[in-house]
Amino acid sequence: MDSLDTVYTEATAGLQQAKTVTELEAWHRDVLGRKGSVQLATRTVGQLSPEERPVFGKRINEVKRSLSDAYEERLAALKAAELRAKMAAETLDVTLPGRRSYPGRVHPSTLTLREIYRIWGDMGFQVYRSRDVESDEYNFELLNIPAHHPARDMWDTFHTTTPGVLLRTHTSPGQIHAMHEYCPEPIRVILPGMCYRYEQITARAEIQFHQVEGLAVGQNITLADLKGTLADFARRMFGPETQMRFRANYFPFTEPSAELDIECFLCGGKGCPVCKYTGWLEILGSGMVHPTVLRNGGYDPALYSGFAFGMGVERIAMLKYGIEDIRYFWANDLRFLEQF
Ligand code: FA5
Repeated sequence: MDSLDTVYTEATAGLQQAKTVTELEAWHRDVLGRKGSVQLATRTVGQLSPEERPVFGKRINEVKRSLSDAYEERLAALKAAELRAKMAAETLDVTLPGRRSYPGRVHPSTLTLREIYRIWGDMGFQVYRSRDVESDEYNFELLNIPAHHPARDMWDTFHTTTPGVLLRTHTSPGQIHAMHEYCPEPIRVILPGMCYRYEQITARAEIQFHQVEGLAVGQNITLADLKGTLADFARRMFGPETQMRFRANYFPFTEPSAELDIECFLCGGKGCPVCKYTGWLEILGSGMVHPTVLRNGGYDPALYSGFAFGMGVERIAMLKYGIEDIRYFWANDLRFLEQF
């Protein structure tokens, strides 16, 4: 009985010394566990007389209950104290204003592309998607640029390690894909997409940029249709007062060929570094589809004719929004992107 009282006294003192939940749980294991001090004390029952045993049993139960109750009480107090300390350490000020979320914006190239789709859509052209990775055959040969032809120098090309597979240098190979799909029906499509050129990067030239190709094939399509349609596009895109000029040029896949220039937005035609001091910015190449290309697409050039063009989307965006350097488009600078 004496040893049980000693166990009880020590256990009660130990309980007060437990300062954390972990320490208290260790106390519980050492005192009330299967091999704890209270359990060990019960073994002394064998040394007692039969009269003393029920008294001892009753006392054991009282000790167990009392220590268990004290444990529960202390556990609740320690948990509450730990929670209070945690809350004090991790103060949450619910009156602070929330963090602003920044919704994404449409990139200026996408904005311009959508405007281009809308205008050509209004004029009866539908979007035709073509691939970024092309074959030499479609990017050059079927467009009347054989392997030996010096015109290949016009497009500095990113070749892949697979012979004959390259990143398209222009959207023109899509013309052949569209002709193969539509022949012998008439065609009015635009073909948007990214083009890649192994070029010197400057204020007006990037190594990757968007183009929108256009292709119209049918009967009795003339150069007047090409000129009128492109002039209409330029006026719809830049406004009715837009100054533009057609300049004769050479492309192997069109004959005759012309480029369309728009008056430089930056200098108003006076001449500056962006327009290379010409007062004009070239936005597209165009021409009447070459008979060889029509034939490669499956159309008989004696019956069909057509026009095609390829416009630089970032160049158009530069003119429209007064952007003086094409490098801003892929620089990922929020100060630039947030303006759109
Ligand atoms: C072509 O790529 C021809 N395929 C266009 C064409 C299509 C002609 C159909 C006739 C018929 P060019 O290399 O000039 O042509 O490029 C067309 C337009 O893409 C240019 O007027 C310019 O606006 C844009 N462009 C060309 N190179 C770059 C570059 N490095 N960075 C940004 N824009 C460019």
